[in-house]
Amino acid sequence: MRGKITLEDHFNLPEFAEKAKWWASLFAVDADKHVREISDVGKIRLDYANEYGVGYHILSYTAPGIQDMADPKEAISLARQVNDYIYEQIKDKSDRFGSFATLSMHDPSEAAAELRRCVEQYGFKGALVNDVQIASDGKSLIFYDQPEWDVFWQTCVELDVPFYLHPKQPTGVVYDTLWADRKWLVGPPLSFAQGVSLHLLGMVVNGVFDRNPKLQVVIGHLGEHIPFDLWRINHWFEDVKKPLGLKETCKRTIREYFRDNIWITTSGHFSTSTLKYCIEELGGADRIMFSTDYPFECYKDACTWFDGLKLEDGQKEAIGRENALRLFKLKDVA
Ligand code: GRE
Ligand code: ZN
Repeated sequence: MRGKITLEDHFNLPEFAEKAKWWASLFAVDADKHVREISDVGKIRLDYANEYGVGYHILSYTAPGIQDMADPKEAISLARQVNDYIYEQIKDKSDRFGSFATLSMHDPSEAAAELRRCVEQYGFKGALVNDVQIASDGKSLIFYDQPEWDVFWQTCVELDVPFYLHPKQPTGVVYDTLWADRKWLVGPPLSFAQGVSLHLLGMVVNGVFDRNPKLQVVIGHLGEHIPFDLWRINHWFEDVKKPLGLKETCKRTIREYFRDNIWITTSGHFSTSTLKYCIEELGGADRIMFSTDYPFECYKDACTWFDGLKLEDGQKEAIGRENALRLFKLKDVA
């Protein structure tokens, strides 16, 4: 399929090649190739796109990125630098590239202000944040599911842009107590999905979507294990947790949040049976969107898998392109 749109495509600043190499040493078999690919937002990426039928990308800064920076001043300063950088790189190729804002999440109002700057001045399409922000004590974790984050969520709604909640690695005491003795499970095998699903379901039970009913949140990797558990989550919310008090903060059912507020992408999860399962479990293909997760995943694998799918009439166009056009209100994109 030509004209696919992909929403989880990461870049790094070329000056951070060393850091990218460290991260790649944990996750990439060929670290040098990974660094070359993640540092490029030009020829390498466009050659892949042209060969494998991707029209438009919404780019995002690499994980763990700003969310691993404990110093709030350094975090916001690098976030601004990243946003300025990527704007300069893509501004003359706006038919092929857009960007998510990179944000420091130390302070809800500051995060909201930088998002506003990026959307209003640069035309960015939303924000992508890597799960929890490490707080200024270097240990605590900031979740965005508490009421003080409502100013940020209200800004997303007011600007009418989605928020992509992307994984990062476990750190500090969480890493030490849970993962240190089973480090091969860190990342895509388990920890990434656990981190994002905890955070997103935290937003659900703490009423973020009830207080901000128009908020749109995207998660990758075919829903970070949540679609598989929808029946069980729904059963326990409705039949046990709500009678016990959850109804105070969480007004709707988990399926209603997935119908009205949550979108999933195929990033890094190129399984036909899982995609078909998600279409069935989510009641259709209306809120599922293609994505690659390049360069952590192979661009070609993502695209050739998708192109070879046999789905029901219209579903491939919806997932590959039309849903993203609708959610991000894209015009004049290849
Ligand atoms: C990512 O998408 O950011 C990512 C990593 C490390 C491994 C896999 C992956 O940062 O998808
Ligand atoms: Zn990713």
